[in-house]
Amino acid sequence: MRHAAMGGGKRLRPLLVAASAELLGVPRERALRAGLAAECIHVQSLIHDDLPCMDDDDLRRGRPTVHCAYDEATAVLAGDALLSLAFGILAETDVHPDGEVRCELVRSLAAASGAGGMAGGQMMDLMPAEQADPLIVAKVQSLKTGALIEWCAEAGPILAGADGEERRRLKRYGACLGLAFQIADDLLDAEGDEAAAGKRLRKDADKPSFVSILGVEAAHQEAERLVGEAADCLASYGARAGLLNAIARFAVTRSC
Ligand code: GRG
Repeated sequence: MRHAAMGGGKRLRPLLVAASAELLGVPRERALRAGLAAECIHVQSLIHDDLPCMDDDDLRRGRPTVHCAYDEATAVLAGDALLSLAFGILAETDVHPDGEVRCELVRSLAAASGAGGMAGGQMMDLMPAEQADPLIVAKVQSLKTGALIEWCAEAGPILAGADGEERRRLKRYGACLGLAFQIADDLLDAEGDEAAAGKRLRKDADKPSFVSILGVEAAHQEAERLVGEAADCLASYGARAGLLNAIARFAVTRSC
């Protein structure tokens, strides 16, 4: 668990929780705990995604993947334990004194990570023959990658006990960011540098993605369009949304 969680990584998801929480005046300590839960889920998904039965990768965050450094059983169990840890963290009173808020964090993260979120998206991703068009690619990527990013953006309003409109705004921002982030990931796979990325690249050329369907140039344009749409969702916050807008920009300009 430490090998995967402590060895590098951009910590984008905890940063996103911290930024959406800060926008709504949530104490930083609570946001960091919710962000930690998101990172545990993310790391679990990376460990399992790298397994031979899935993407079969030997390098992650510049180091051997867990099943290569240890063995497959250890990798499966490390992922399982991180998943349990995430929900355990959210159930602790340090996250929020109100049990209803904690319960909503747990419920929504379960939805984002389960069959209607990451796990379902990954299942669809393993069946590429069924994803010939951009709408299906967008759906798969929104679930596999976007659902957790969306949850991170929504965690601020949940922690703040914000109203439905505010929650919808941040969730929509997260959905645009999540899709833009995955397009950038596919562009990185096509154009990036392995040493900087810390993982094997050019493995997904045959897989349906915005890059393989639309081409590199149109995929860049679509990622840019989504960053603009993400910013539009936050227009009413003015300059206070500066960090969230900077995160969206970073998502599509990153080199790792
Ligand atoms: C969570 C219940 C549950 C199941 C997970 C294996 C799986 C099911 C889903 C795979 C999801 C996955 C790995 C999507 C790819 C997302 C992605 C682009 C990851 C890279 O994220 P970065 O660049 O990585 O933020 P770092 O290393 O910087 O944290």
